[in-house]
Amino acid sequence: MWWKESVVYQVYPRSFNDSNNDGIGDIKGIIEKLDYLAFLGIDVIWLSPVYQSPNDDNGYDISDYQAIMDEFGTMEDFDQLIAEANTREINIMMDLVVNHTSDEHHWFIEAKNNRNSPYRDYYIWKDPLPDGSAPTNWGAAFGGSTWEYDEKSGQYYLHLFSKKQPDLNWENPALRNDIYQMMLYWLDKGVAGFRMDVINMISKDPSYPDGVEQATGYGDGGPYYFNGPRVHEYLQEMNQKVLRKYNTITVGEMPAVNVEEAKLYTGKERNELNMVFHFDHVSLGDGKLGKWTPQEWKLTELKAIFSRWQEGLENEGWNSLYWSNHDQPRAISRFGNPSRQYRERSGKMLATCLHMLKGTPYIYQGEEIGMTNVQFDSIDNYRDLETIHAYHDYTTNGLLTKEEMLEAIHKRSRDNARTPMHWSDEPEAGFTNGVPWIPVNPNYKTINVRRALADKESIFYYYQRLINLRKKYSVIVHGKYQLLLPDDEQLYAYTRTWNDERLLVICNFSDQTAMFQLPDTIKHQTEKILIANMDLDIERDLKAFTLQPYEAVVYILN
Ligand code: TEU
Ligand code: CA
Repeated sequence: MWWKESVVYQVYPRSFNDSNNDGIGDIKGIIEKLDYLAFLGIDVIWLSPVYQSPNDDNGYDISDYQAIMDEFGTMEDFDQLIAEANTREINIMMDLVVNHTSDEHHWFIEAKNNRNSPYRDYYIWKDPLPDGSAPTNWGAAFGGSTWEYDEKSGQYYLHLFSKKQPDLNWENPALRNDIYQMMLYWLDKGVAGFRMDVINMISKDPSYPDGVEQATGYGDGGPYYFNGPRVHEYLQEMNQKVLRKYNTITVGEMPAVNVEEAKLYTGKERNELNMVFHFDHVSLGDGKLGKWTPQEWKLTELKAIFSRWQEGLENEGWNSLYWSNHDQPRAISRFGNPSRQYRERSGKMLATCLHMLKGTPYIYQGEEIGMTNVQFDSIDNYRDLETIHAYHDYTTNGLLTKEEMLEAIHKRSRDNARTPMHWSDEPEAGFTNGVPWIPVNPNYKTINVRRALADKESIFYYYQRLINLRKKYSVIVHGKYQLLLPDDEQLYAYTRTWNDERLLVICNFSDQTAMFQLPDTIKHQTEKILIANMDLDIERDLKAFTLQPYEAVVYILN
């Protein structure tokens, strides 16, 4: 269960480090930065997809599962990455995207060309309804219908994401077997496990009913493909045929998963996955058009979400912990405060709050230096297909104005996380000497790795300390979670208890001072600060004291 003690760092290769100045991050670029990651102290790198891909969705549309994307390098580079990472005691976790392939994968090309090909049934084809329309009213994640008509065969194929990402038919045993063989290929190479893309969407309700109509005019097919009828059977089979043969780390990315389902996916005796990524906290404030109509949210809601997961999986499964990833805005912009005054302090506060929870923490590249959202003033600077499609769809059908849409993009676009990593204050943030595939965030001059490494008080060193503490204190890994002050709208306070070790974590999520009062139920004799994001040098009475804006402090209680 080494994965319970690990800290994972997500690399989005396209935006991490460009070694040959073509403007695109690559595998050699990652190798150049392994010493940096080892210094931070992380145990595992989750690598977003590096497989051959036409990049309709930046590698989440795979055309060859056993080849490396030309822009990222060669298989030799990849083998070297594993070897060099392993010398630094870092494991590599691959992204496994098997709900769909690219429409340029040879399986799909053959399926499309020949109705009698064995690959036809690797995908989901349906006849049109009698009036010629699509088999269901479902809307796709990146706009339009989930069904694309194929003239040649007179059938539609299903794509829950873009039309260049046809869904695989997991009902077909030969397809499943091909996927398992491919996974074995990577495990034999020495990768340590998989982050499984939308893995709770692989089993569809075979009756394909219409969904409830949404503001977009399309139906919500979610109930018919999230956590579908055979998904647990497939994951148990995958475990049996692949995962159990290795000492792997696995995390399933699962939109629309709840705690009860997660117990089934991660339960000790169930032999499916180690962890899931749920979307509850990152969906806070979603409005009528989801993230494109962002609303205010409350700390009490965030606490209720984390507490439900912490308590729900206690002894029954295992949590993954994250604020951000390549699909989400930057953590500080979303949950903290990116202003000059509070960026660093709120970044450390968020890190404290997350890393002291029970579960395996994930750090998204740049989070450790406190990178923030980007505000491009023109849609032309955005590259993400989801952002671009939503902008065009919602502004043409009159659901949002261009100004409203751009404002929402500034808050929630996936490209917030995808601008290049800031290595230094040199041009293009030291990411490339060429022209980056997406513009850099102009604030790289003040927020960058070089500067963070030169400042002992930086967010970087704070993350390094949090990671080191995890190695020293079992209570951080195993302690039982208990929420304090559930109704407080400023403070997130909780305890972690493991044998005779006990932690008290207090985080101020607001830009105002906040009064903490220790509940009578918490008895202790002495306290000692384990880590804090402010150096206040004052005596405090734990029974009641005032926290500064965005202050975070962790006590060991005895
Ligand atoms: O994401 C799946 C998912 O449901 C979302 O987070 C998605 O990005 C959503 O549109 C956000 O609003 C995974 C990958 O992480 C994402 O990058 C891919 O685009 C997607 O699957 C398809 O492979
Ligand atoms: Ca490159």
